[in-house]
Amino acid sequence: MKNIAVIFGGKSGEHEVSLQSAKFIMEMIDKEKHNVVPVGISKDGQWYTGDDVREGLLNKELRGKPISIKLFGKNKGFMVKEEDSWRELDIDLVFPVLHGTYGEDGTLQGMLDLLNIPYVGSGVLGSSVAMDKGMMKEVFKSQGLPVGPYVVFNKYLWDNEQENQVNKMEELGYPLFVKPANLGSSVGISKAKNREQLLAAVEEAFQYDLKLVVEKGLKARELECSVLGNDDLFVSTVGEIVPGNEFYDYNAKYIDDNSEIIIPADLPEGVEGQVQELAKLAFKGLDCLGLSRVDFFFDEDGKVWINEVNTLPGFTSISMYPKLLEASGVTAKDLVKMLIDLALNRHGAMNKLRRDY
Ligand code: G1L
Repeated sequence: MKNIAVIFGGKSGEHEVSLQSAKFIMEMIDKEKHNVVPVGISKDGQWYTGDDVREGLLNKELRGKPISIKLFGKNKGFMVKEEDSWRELDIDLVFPVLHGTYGEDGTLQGMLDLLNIPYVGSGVLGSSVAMDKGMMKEVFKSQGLPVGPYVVFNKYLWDNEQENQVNKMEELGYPLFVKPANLGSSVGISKAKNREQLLAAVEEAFQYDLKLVVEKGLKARELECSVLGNDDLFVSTVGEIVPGNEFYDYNAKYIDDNSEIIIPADLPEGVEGQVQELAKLAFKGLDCLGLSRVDFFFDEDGKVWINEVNTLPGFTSISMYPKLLEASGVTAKDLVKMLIDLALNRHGAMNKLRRDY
């Protein structure tokens, strides 16, 4: 019997998506074999545990018992407050179900490493590189993977040599997509069709991050592929997203479901295999572990481009990641079981390494 903490909620704009994904994951964990410990983080960053924590967060109320982390000393780990005193909360494995900053970007993963607690998904390195769209593209490029044309710059460069940056962007050719480098969701992203829109888009995106990525808008179909594994990778069939809005924005992605999912995507001979091979290379190239959803563009000339890797993709019953695997013969229950095994195996192998020299 393992105590499995599912950590959800958090400060991000995607608090609600996290609550939905956590619900699905908790339902899929085998209760005969494991004890589920829900850990909810409120929008103001407080941690709570208890059976009604999720419901509390849904209703914007704080329920349950406060949690604290003891990072050093003999009984380092999770602590829970009961009747005014703190006791250890025994956690054997964590499912991080948090979006973006402090959940998906390697920071929570680093804390769990310090605590020596196994967790599902990528470690510090894979999570942080995949969270930074600029760094992710640089890595793909250096590995010879097909990434579309882009420009990366920070606020300092913008403030000091704006003209130079505008020229570089315009060399890519309109339409351009302007994105904060670091936000997982599509918040702060806009499309620019001319210089006036470009300047506004850059100002908008700098509200959310000090580093931006500007991409040439490709006329292309959007394909996605699920990857599962640590070393031996299982890749799913390929799915397509047909966006409801002009571009796949925050609302289209998660809220109004105008966008349509097609599984398997109807593709010319050979393209699915190409996407699957690239999905594996991208996963390995970023040092991902456990799971990732890899997103692609398929352009009018029949070329496949890697768009990005999501180390913690949407995970509800209608989400692309579990649906693609299900279409490939892996049920959600099996998937959750496999993710637990992958996390424990990886943790075991890491703990056997020599740290003396
Ligand atoms: F179950 C996993 F694999 F651990 C897992 C955890 C979290 C899969 C997917 C997610 N997804 C999320 O946390 C998110 C949809 C809230 C966005 Cl990052």
